[in-house]
Amino acid sequence: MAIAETEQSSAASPLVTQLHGWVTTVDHKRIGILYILMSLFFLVVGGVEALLIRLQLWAPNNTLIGPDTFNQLFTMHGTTMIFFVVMPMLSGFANYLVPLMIGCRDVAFPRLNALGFWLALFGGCILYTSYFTGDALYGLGSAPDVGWFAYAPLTSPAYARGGSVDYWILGTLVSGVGTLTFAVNLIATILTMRAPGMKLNQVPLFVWMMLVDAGLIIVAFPPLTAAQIMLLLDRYAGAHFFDTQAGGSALLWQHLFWFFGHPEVYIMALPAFGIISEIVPVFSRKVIFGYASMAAATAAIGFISLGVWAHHMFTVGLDDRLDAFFSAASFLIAVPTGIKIFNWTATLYGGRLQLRTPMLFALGFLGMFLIGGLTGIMLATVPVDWQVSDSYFLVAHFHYVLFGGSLFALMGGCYYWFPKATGKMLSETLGAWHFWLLFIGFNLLFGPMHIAGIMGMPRRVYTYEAGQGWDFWNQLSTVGAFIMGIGFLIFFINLVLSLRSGKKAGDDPWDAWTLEWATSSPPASYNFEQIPTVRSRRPLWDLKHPEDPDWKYE
Ligand code: HEM
Ligand SMILES: [Cu+2]
Repeated sequence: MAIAETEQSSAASPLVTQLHGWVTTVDHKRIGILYILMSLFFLVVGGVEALLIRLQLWAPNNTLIGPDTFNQLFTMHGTTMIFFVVMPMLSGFANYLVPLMIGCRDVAFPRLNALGFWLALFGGCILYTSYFTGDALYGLGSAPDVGWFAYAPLTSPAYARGGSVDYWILGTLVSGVGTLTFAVNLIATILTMRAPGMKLNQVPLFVWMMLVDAGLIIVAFPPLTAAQIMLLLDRYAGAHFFDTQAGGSALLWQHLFWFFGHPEVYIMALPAFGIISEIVPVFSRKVIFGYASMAAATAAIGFISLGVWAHHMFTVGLDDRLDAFFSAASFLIAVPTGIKIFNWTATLYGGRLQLRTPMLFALGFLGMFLIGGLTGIMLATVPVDWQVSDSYFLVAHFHYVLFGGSLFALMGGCYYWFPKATGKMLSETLGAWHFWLLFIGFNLLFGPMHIAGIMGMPRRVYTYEAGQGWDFWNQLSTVGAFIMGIGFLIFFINLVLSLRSGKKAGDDPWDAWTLEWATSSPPASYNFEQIPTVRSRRPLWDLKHPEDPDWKYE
């Protein structure tokens, strides 16, 4: 608000002043909201793409969508969901919450923060411009059609003439640079700007997990950026990095891409873990079980995730000993992940559970992430991977992790922190409808993909012959997709209705314990009038219960 207020003297209309305020803002909260709005916008776009894919796969020999369009749709869908839905949403949450949670007034570099957001949005715009101007082989308006992993040499000039691949490269490259600035900023903020008295082992677990997350981003994104620049050099400067005819290597792209691509899964999952670690204790009315082991497990996951990338390459013919190494390293991740699931369950155990909407999403997350994790262990087993690699089994697996894991938790976070950001409560009734439609639709959509995959249905096929036993499972999936679509529709209706006429939230509607709830809802632009002093992990509990404060025990 500060900017809008200081510029009231200008002659512009209130709407223009408002807009100007948002576009020029360097307030971490507004930037956080901008990120989340961007993410919701692309969620609709990527969701519509997914629905089109599912409509095409409804029946055998379907001709609703041509093969070229289909290739573009799954490429745009995957790229959009990962780079322009989940990534901006987690940046949005981190931006909004971290300074509030550690009790400071803004991030370390507010202007860099704004730059990061605009780069992310600009990247999305570049990607989608391809629909209007790409001049690939088949003429006007062709989006990239090379998958979200853009395997070279299929993306080299010999196989991908025209501009569409360039839109993929530049769009993800620009947004990736924005992500890097976000990560640098976040690390500086967490390490240097905590409220007086707040030790690193007292920050909320969400902050811990975002710290590891930002560390992962700094290690994982530059190799992707490098690969993208090498690909551009191949395409435009006569380089031959990925050109096997001239001594280049096709595997090089895969190593570089998956050295980014695997940690990226954890970059998307850790913020989700962080959100769950905030929601579960509050709605169980208990202290989180095993804070220290939670933080340590996060660091371990971050570290191990950097050493498992080649489990995406079991079928490209690496040395058997390498396969064995990457298989074992992948199994290892189950240990710290298991610790987390144990700790969340132990927090639930014996708690006074309050099944409000954020908690529903948290419980949904636990179940589905567990399924995704278990099929992940199956896939890390080399012979199993050889059987189901590039089948719908894999599509089922990664959607259980990315959607059931990441996006479910982020949705729970929306319900949990919406009252803080807007001062209004979301409707619990609509929230419950959203959750159950999503939960049922999700399992109907992605569950059968396991079966279709085991029955041999390859991924990225635009249609299939009848009589292979796949029809029924595909129809279940498509029905599930539309049920989920209705769920999201209800979510958007809920957002609009609550903004207009939602119940007033008050500062601390959930009776929570972390610092963001100590501010007003929505918080003033400077966050805290007086920077709080912190003595324990639950500063608000200490305030509310002076007779039995946490700091006596920690
Ligand atoms: C957080 C949400 C989601 C993420 C991160 C995500 C991610 C991805 C990725 C990375 C791909 C692979 C694209 C490629 O091969 O290049 C993909 C494919 C696909 N997704 Fe999603 N997705 C999400 C939500 C959805 C939803 C809501 C649906 C269905 C309504 C869906 C259905 C599909 C289908 C059918 C494919 C094509 C599989 C294939 O032919 O290989 N996804 N998704
Ligand atoms: Cu992986």
